[in-house]
Amino acid sequence: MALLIEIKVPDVGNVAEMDIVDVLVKPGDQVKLEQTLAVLETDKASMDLPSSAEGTVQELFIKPGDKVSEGTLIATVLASNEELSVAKPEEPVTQEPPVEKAPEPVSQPVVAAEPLPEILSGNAPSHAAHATPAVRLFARELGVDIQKITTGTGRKGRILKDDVKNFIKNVMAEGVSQGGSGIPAMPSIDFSQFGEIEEQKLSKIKRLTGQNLSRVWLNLPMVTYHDEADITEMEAFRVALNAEKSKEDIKITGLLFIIKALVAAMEQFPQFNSSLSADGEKLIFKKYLNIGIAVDTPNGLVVPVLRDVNRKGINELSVELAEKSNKARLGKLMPVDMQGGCITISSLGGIGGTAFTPIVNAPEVAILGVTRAKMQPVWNGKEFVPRLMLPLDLTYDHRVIDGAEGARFMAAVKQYLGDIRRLLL
Ligand code: CAO
Repeated sequence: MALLIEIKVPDVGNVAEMDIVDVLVKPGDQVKLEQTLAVLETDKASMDLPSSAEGTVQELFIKPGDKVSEGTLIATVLASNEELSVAKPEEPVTQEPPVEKAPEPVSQPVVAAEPLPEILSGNAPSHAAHATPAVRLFARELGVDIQKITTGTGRKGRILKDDVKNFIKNVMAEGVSQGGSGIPAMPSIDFSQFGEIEEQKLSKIKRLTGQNLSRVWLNLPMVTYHDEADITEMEAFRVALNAEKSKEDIKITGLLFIIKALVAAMEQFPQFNSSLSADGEKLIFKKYLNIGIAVDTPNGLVVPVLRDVNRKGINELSVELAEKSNKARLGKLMPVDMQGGCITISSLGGIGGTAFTPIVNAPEVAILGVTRAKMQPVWNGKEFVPRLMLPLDLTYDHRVIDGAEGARFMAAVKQYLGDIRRLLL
């Protein structure tokens, strides 16, 4: 015999009002157990409203745009007793028609049944998940879309708490084996609903850089250490050098001294000139000293590499840096120009800034960030004196570099910059 089931808005927890954003069925439709009847929206989440019975939709009481709250009648579904008992064996509120008083039912008995909301994540569910309210709540609390759990180990395929836990374990394991974190994808948002927009395709460089940065961000435990180097004397020397040059000559910028100081510190601390093997078992030390320089171009960030920097002087390096950064801006760098770097420098000093946290250009183990040098009052033990201070930010892969090593390395870089005569030693 058939039963008429009322589908009502359940208690979704302290939400006074919800909007009906979509109604997916109409009267006369055959619906399956857990099939989504409508989509509700609160100010925090969207939820599917699944059917708690299999049968035919008799009547619909809502339309898109309606405001509903707990207990609002959504629809009535005509279902058979048999289907009901399969569908909701745990459902406590079931009224059987009085058999002896109604041999020929003239009106259908009404069974009140509350469907459960389902948080949407990603694509529409491909199957109807079968789980108790407690398990659904458990899954929701952990951010699991229960529709994505395809195997329930409970009676008649019902999803149990253990199935939710196993699902999470599998997703995590998959994430790790893929080198990712298994984090859910970002939602796709239609921004045109908030105002006028315009779409622009990312350049290939930006897309690839983005992928690489995300991979590094997710794989490397990174720490950034900030310090300042006193470059007062270095700057005076740089200005004097440039004064000797003709207008056509390439100017010496502070970056060239930073490159030399960095290389000298890498020779002193070889772990900064290493890479971790992909399996994380070995440290590979490099006997060459190549420095990558992050260059800002209209198409995105590229990192040309200056080779064997320890064997080159400031003048030679200034020509090479000018050549490579020009090539970079014209999009003419070859892949070989960007390979083989040992550490990268990201200098924003020409633009400004006081500090930032650059991301390591893995498989390198560190990156040096530079922002704008500023004249500051520095206490020399007797008085405050004006000194040109250069902010430096060293981000390192903490699997390879300890905090103390990072600090010592930076102290060495500072020392070289503070007294560039030491670069000759
Ligand atoms: N403090 C104060 N002034 C600085 C400075 C600093 N730290 N660094 C550079 N300057 C000055 C230079 O002396 C130069 O001054 P003048 O115009 O008076 O000669 C001016 O700023 C411009 O310098 P520059 O940027 O052209 O030259 P550079 O050698 O310092 O840098 C390059 C070269 C290629 C690194 C730079 O042009 C560039 O592209 N920087 C952006 C890098 C970037 O986008 N990094 C972000 C990576 S995100 O992780």
